[in-house]
Amino acid sequence: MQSLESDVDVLVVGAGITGIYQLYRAREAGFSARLLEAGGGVGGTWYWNRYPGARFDSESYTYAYLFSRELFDEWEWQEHFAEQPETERYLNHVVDRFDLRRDMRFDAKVASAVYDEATGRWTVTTADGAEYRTRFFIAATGVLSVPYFPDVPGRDQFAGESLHTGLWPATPLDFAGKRVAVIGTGSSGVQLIPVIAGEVASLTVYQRSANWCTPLNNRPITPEEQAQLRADFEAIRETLNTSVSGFLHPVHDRATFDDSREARLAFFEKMWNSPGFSKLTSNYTDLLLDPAANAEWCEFIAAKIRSIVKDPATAAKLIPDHRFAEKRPPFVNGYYEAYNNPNVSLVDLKQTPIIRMNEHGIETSEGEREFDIVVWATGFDFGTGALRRMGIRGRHGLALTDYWADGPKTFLGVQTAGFPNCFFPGGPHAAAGNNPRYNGDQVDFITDTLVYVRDHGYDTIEVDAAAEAQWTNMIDTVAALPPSFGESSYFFGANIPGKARRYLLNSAGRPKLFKEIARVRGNEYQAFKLSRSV
Ligand code: NA7
Repeated sequence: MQSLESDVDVLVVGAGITGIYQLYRAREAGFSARLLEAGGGVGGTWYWNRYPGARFDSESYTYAYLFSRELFDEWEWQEHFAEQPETERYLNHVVDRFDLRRDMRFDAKVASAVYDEATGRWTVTTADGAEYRTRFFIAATGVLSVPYFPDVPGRDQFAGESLHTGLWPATPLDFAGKRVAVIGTGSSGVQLIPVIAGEVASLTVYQRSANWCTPLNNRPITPEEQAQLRADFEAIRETLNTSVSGFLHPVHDRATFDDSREARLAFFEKMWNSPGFSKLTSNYTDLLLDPAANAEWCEFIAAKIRSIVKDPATAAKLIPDHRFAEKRPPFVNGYYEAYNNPNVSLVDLKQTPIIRMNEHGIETSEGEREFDIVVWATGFDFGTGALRRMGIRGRHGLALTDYWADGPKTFLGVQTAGFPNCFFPGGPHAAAGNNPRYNGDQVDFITDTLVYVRDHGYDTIEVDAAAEAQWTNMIDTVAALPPSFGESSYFFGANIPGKARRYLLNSAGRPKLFKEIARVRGNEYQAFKLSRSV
């Protein structure tokens, strides 16, 4: 076991993009700080999701850190949308460049975190029995960090290799000549499928819901673009720091039916060829507001699917029955084309559901297929999954799991009442869009808050229940309005049986987050209870 001081000012959990930044900021602000990470290395999402084809669908330089001009200048992203290995290398580079590794402990999964009212300290225990005491406990455990396996009868009986995209092994898997099943066609499944399709003996895709997949349109960053990125650093930072969704994409100024059908189709073609999320952020202004507008764009994509996929029956199964952005849209490279490969077949689980698994493979209502490898691309317990599994207990032994039984209650997505000195940047309720941008806003706010607490001689800070109720009600109210993701999406917890159906993002976005943070700063933290005696 690595030896670290066990009594610190700040204990961060999670060495993903948010936790790394939190450790950096806490140390920079003069706190003694440590970080515990369940994985064997740095990266969080980019450590665990190392399946073939895993990559950003936010532009690399908009996802990465912006706090250091030197860091921005010295790291040359190879592609507009970097693949997992490059991102993992980048995050390791950051950790080493800022000498953060000495305060990190890996293979340290937090089993419990308990607040002691007598001392105002948190006691954090890892699965291997190590114990830490900290004044501030900061869980940067991510929203997509607890993989979800559906409860399929016989799942454990399968004798072949069984893998989840979110728990991918570090040793590369040999797909050559194997009979492979992929269950799930969210962002992970549709990234993996085209990469392995040409390699395997057979690939069977088990699809419950089709998704509106559009091209990522990735490409290498040219030397000229590298130079331009550096020249534009301040402008890029300004745009990203003020953009609602945290992207560089310009917002369009026209609504769908402002244009003739011909002009519309030309615009949709331009969208189809545009990078990543710009299909959402730069599309017609009414795309998410007017069902008829949304249907026009969907019809355009459906025609693309029919034109790419040669077998009409397969093409029909690949056309979703929900509106665009009802669920989180994936961005792909060669996904629909993969179905033209004679060794790739699609099973529509709405027509022929999975009945059970056995040692050989998967049985649906249509019959059994045998496999060497089954890949679960079945998603995550989004937003609250990790926080609810860490044994967090606040005042009077209150378990976070119980307090959040009907869904999370937060203020600014950073704190919850009854859990003094506990923060969770990058958790539920912050904003929506390009995650690292608003998670970084939260880290900045939390760090400034800790400095305020320290410099004013306080011992504890705890959000007021009324402020928490107000923020949480705002989340719920705004979530009911367009253009939120729909209630069938994992953003409402819909993918996990028995999970409370509450909105887990913040549709009012970063503007609301910024406004509230400014208000808190302006009125000396009135939304919080600050205490000198513990
Ligand atoms: P997602 O987007 O949650 O996708 C999970 C997929 O697994 C989706 O197609 C689900 O179908 C499917 N699924 C879930 N449960 C089942 C069962 N029981 N049977 C069959 N299929 C099932 O997770 P991803 O990992 O792809 O992406 C997560 C995020 O990572 C993504 O949004 C990006 O931010 C990166 P469903 O749609 O629920 O019918």
